Amino acid sequence: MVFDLDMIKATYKAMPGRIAKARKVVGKPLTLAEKILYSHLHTEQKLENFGRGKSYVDFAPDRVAMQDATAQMALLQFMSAGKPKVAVPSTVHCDHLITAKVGAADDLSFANTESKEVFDFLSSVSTKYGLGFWKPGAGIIHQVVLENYAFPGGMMIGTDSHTVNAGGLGMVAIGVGGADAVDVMAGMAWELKFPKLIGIKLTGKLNGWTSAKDVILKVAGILTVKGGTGAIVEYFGEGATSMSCTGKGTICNMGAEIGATTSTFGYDESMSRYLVATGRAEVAKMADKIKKDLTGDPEVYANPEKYFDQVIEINLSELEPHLNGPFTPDLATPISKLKEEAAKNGWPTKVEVGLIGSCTNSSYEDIARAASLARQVSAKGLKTKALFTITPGSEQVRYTIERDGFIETFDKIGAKVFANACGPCIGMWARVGADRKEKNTIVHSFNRNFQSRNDGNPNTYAFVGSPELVTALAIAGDLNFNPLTDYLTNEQGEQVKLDPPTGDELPKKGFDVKDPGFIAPAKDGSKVTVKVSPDSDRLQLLEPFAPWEGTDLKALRLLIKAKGKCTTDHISMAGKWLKYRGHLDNISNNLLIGATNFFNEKINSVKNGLTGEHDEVPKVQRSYKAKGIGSIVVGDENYGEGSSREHAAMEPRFLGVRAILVKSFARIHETNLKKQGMLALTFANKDDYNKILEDDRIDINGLTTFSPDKPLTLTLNHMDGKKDIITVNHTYNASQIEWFKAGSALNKMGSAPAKKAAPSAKKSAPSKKAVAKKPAPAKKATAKKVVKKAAPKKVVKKVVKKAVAKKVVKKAAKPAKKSVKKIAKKKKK
Ligand code: MIC
Ligand code: SF4
Repeated sequence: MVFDLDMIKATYKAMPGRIAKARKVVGKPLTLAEKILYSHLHTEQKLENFGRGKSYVDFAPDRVAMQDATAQMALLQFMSAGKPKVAVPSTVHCDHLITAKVGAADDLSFANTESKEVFDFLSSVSTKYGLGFWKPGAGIIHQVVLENYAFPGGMMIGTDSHTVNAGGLGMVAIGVGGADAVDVMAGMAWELKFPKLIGIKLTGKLNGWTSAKDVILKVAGILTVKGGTGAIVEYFGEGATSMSCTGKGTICNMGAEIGATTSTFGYDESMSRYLVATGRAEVAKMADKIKKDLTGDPEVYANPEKYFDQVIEINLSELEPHLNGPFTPDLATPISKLKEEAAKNGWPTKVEVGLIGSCTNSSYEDIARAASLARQVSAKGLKTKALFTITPGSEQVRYTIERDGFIETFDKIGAKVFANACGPCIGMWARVGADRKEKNTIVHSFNRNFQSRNDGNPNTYAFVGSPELVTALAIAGDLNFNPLTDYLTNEQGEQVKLDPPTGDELPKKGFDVKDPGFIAPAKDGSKVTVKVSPDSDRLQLLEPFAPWEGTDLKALRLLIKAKGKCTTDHISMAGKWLKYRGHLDNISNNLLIGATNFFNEKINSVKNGLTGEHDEVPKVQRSYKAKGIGSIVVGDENYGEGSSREHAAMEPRFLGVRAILVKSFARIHETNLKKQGMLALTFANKDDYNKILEDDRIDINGLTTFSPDKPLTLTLNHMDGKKDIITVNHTYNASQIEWFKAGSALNKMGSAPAKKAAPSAKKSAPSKKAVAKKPAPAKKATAKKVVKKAAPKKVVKKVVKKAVAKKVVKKAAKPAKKSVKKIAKKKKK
């Protein structure tokens, strides 16, 4: 079955004409990324030669995907937008809330009980508003999207940073915060700063132990965790076309780890093969017809330096397998140097656990190649030294690899198969003994290895590698083992060598699945009731944030000056906190508990300016909030790196932090802050970071004339009576300043100008008709009407005037009121 075929047809029909027009206006041959971006301009966006890294541009993505941990907040916001249905095809995937403990079946049934309320909420919202719903156990969002929804040349956004996985099938797929998803689902334009372009030319061919994962591990080493910020990475060359489509997906997926907006590959035969294998021959046929438009122009690939902002070349024939880590995904070590590096850095060399799978590395090919190594264990008289686990990316993959005997092979080496879900990758891993906080090493084929991420133990050294290398290291139980050159001693005391991994790209007998776990939305969802209990500790309806008070901000407290790496995992931890992703008040209790305080080098220990005592970050901030005192958070480079979770922006906003001032931001987090009405500021002079003292009272000046490209100033009022005045930059454009003023983008949505409404908003998509019509030019009148109807204009005006947040809530939520049934129960004590 092909989902949303009419939408794909309409996109393909319009693409060649749009690309030709864009080529004329831009006046040069186009990269693939440009072709997709220019053919997805919002109907009200004027076509011009956009400044890469400069122009803010309005786009009309084809679809939206959300996973359970972020969908809760996104859909809570969508509900308050007052729309009857989503305007573009959208899906929800339940994958983050399943703890890996015993094994797939038990873990799944436990999650279905533990998180029943959340799954019920998500499924009823999906049914009501027309979203496709993928049940717990159906698979991990990005794998399910690749198998069912991604299509070459398409554009999508998703509330997860690894949405970029769909670049493996030639899409421009971008990770965003929930508020961005709300814009698109509400039928409005989606704004993005036109990205810069990085070209990566792949020559040669993957062989032996090297796999697609090693390409991105190598790229991460070259570009570092911030090298891709604000850029789309486009891969091309013979090395690209010779690798599998799912391999391309792996490369794009982990592209999130270099901060790239997204990564993509031109349409080729590997993609066509994958489309056919996953039941979408029709899409492949359509793509074949316009294949020139689904890849970069030949002039671009012949002379990449002329067309990309940066070009990197990697020869796959010479590429070594890599292992990246610990604690950061860009610390890349080729396998031949691993022993030396481990000794030099004191990394524990005993490998305790090898974990394969996840959204990025659980394709049929990955599993087949890893299984070819597992098979050698008994054939060569070996015994697997480390524990070994597999998390398949989807039920379709799991069912097929079971049918083809791979699960049985892994069983024989004592492997545990976890549910088709994120599990250990996101800290949903009840790892025995993790609470002892012992120094130990694990190796996995996931994306991220930030401190504490997998098992909550800050002393776990996690390394990222290909599934093949992870399997080999787990068999050897030793980080010093280089499977390319080293021998292992088997049970009989003989020296044996592992043969390089082999495996089919796609299943010979085709994919199969019994119950993929999909639930289609109701034809008419208007009668569906969405329940949110006021007593729930998992879900909480949102109240709009108060608008800006109209003055400069004076005497803010410093909540924390964070030192070094401060990812979204440090700002809003996952693991056990995932369960509060739909409850802003409760999840705010994890605010910045992973960040290191510059002044005492401790985690979760900051000075409370009111008492002089040190306490946990959320507690200190709550005491400021109770007194109505605003505060500021100061951070280092690439602040907010990692996840798309907007909780990392909503929590400080909710608790009364007014500004985040850092040396530099990760893209998604900066946008999330803006959307939630926060001030996201950067030091004009990075050394000014050193001027911020623990007891400073800080003023933010210039807000009454807040305008694009005009820096603000901060007065640092030090304890000793001295002052420092420093300049801070921002990247707000005019409409983003309006979000700040209104208190959030969602507040502003109510008073958004009619031009922002996409034509598709007028239909209750994803009805076929509405979707197919999307690319047609907007009929202004209709668009206007829609917005008028949906936008609680009066309400927002009132808010700004009176600044009474409570009142706003009531009114703003009105359109959804009927459907949101509050279950009144006695308040728990
Ligand atoms: C991740 O890999 O860190 C996550 C969990 O998938 C996040 C999303 C989240 O925090 O919910 C992401 O990558 O965006
Ligand atoms: Fe899930 Fe990990 Fe993939 Fe994020 S990176 S979507 S947590 S499997």
